[in-house]
Amino acid sequence: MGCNKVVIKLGGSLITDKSNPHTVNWESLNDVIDQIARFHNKYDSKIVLVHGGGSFGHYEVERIKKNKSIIDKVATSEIQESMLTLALAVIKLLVNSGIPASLHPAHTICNTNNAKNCNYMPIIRDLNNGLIPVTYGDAIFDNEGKIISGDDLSVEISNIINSDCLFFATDVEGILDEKGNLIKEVNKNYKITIINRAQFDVTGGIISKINKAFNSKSSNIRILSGKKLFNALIGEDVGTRIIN
Ligand code: IP8
Repeated sequence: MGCNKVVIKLGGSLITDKSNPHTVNWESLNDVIDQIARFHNKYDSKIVLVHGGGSFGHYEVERIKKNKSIIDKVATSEIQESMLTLALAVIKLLVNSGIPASLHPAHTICNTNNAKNCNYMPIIRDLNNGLIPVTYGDAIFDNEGKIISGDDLSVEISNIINSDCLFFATDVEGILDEKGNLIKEVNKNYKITIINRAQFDVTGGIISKINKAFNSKSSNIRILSGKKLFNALIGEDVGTRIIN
C-alpha cells in the first residue's frame, strides 16, 4: 500500500556533493524532487520534507570547530546562512515543479537542539492546508550554538502528524553489510556491522540514524536510495526496512 502521510528526509549525502564544500548535487536533487512531484501530482497524500546538512551544515560545523571550542553567535549565524542557502535550492526546485512548498527553518520553530522542544503548529497548519512543509537540520543559539539534526526532526514530526511512512533517502541502496550487500530488514535485535561512510557528519552517521528511526511509530520506516523514493512512496519494498 502506498503512503497516505509521509515524512521524507533527504539526506545531505544525497542532495549535496560531500567532497566539495557548499555544493549542491543538482542532478540528484532534481531527480528526487521530480519523483516527489510525480507522487504528489498523482496521489492525494500528505508530505513533509526534511533535509540534512551535507557539504553545507556539516562542513561548516567541522570548519568552525577547528578554530573555536564552542559555536558562538557569529558561527551559529554562519551555519544558519549555509543551511538556508541549501534550503533555498530545495525550495526553488519544488516551486519550479509546481509544488506548493513552505519553508520552516528549524531555528525559527525550535527552542534548542531537542526536537521535542519545537513548535510544529506552523508545519501542521500548512500540511492541513495542502502545502508541503519543508524543514531541515539547523543551528540554534541556546546559550551557545547547538546543532539540531534533521533525523531527529523527521522522527518527531512523523510521530506528531501520525505518518504511516517515514523514509530516509540516501545515496546508497539502504543499510549495507560489510560486504556491501543490502540488509533488507533491521529490528532492535539485529547486530549491525556496516560500512561507515560518514564524512564530516557531526550528528552521528548511520548507526545513530537507525537508532533514532526505532523511535518513530510509523508502520513503514525505510532507509533507501533516493533513486527509488517514488517506488517506496507507492508501496514497493525497497531499501532497508526498520522494524520498530
Ligand atoms: O544532516 C545537520 O542535519 P543532519 C545540520 O540531518 C547541520 O544531521 C547544521 C549540520
